[in-house]
Amino acid sequence: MSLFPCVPLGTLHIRASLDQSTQTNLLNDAFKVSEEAPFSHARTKSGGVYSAKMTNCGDVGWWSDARGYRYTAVDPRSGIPWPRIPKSFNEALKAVLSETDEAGFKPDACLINHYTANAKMGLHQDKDEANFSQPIITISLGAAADFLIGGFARSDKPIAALVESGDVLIMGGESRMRFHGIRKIYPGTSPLPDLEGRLSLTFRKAT
Ligand SMILES: O=C(O)CCC(=O)C(=O)O
Repeated sequence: MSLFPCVPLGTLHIRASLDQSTQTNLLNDAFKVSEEAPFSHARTKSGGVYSAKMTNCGDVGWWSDARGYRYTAVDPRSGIPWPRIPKSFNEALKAVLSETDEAGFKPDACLINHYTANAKMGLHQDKDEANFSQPIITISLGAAADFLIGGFARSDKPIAALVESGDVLIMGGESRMRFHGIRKIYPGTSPLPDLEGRLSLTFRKAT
């Protein structure tokens, strides 16, 4: 018997949601996105560096640099519009969401994070979006990771949900504004031969 921590109300953790061939297609399309908009370490306004590398696709993308964090229609590093969200991303999302309360969700932004061995993401709230009634949906690919789900204050103790390749995590409704982050990844656990670490595809409706 496997025991998993209960995720809070409004959070849905769908395990093994995407089969291996879908995961491979998503990975290949994420790599195609990164040919147009390469992965790099975003910086905070105060000069800190995110340990995960990031890129985006969609009408807008989330970026952070000396000007602070924000959604932009163009990649601030190149001035070129972010690549479109690949068809495979939208199709996988549609299939997963069809049996959930979020079936009508249409993202306009997808942040792609690449975590290598020691990368993590501190607890944070997603609050740069225009409408908090829209969920945040994350597809995990590659190495397993501890996805932290906290409360509505940074100091609230989070629980850790182990997310694995092909899992989907939805933070909507009452969970939309929860603090969340990635405590660690588990190197060497990726079932995808072309991916050593972890990629997350985080879909949002930003505008
Ligand atoms: O990588 C993940 O699964 C979480 C990503 C995240 O929290 C974010 O990009 O805001």
